[in-house]
Amino acid sequence: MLELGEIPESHPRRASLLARKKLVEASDAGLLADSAMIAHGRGEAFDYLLGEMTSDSASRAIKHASKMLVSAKSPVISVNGNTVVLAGKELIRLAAVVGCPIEVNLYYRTSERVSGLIGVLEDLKSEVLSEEAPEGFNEDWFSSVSSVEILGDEEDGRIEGLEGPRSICSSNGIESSDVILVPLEDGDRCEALVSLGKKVIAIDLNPLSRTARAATVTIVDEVLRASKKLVSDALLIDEDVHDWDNEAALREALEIMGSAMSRV
Ligand code: PTJ
Repeated sequence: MLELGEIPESHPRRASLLARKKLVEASDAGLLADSAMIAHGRGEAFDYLLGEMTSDSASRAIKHASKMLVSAKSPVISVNGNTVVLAGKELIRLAAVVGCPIEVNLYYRTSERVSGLIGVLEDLKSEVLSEEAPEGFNEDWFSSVSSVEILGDEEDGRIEGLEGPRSICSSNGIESSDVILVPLEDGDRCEALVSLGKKVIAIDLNPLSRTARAATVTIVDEVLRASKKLVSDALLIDEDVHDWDNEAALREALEIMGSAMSRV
């Protein structure tokens, strides 16, 4: 496996190689689902077609989503294995800015993976504590980061409409939330959360997935890029949240991908 220092800064596939390296290491540590790499590979293929950059349409979705999060009563960020590994640190920063908990909630739930991923997030939280606050954040960064709760092992809540281990959640997290950010989500859970009246923000590189189509706002972008931009947008001066046409945003993403294919 390549060491970090062996990948030159200028390498055109540096970000992709680093992401893969992190996933392989996390998989070896038993933190990921068996199919995590398959999910990642599918995402990479879509990202290629997006030119590995945040489109204007995704930027608008991120702006809208960040306003939804900051104006929510009980926002929560739900994370799975891939998300913790790829964007855990950035999502802790987002949780500190928004003032919300992060909940480890897995598709392939095992208590070992839940506690392992909570441990990773706690370590990342300690790192974020000693880092600088994002530009424009005017409150006490240390206390905002300290108060980010990492939930997931309480198992005292349920997502109605789902069965078995996938229905398990935290009562202070997903169960009581009104707005929920769910990167790399599965379609069933997204649909169940929407039918419970929650506003669901999905981050999914596949604009055709059931999740992308069921979510209230879908950010068709790579999870780390989108998370960084969510942090900066959540700090912009409040504007009203206007109506959102998610179908139009998904069509725009597909058009970008379609035009990438027709250039070949
Ligand atoms: O950790 P667990 O047990 O919760 O399992 C997590 C995975 C991702 C394995 C599980 O939820 C799964 O199998 O997901 P799917 O059904 O493969 O869906 C994952 C979606 O995320 C796909 O539509 C991918 O295109 C998309 N995706 C993959 N990598 C990224 C991504 N979207 C944004 N950024 C990525 N890096």
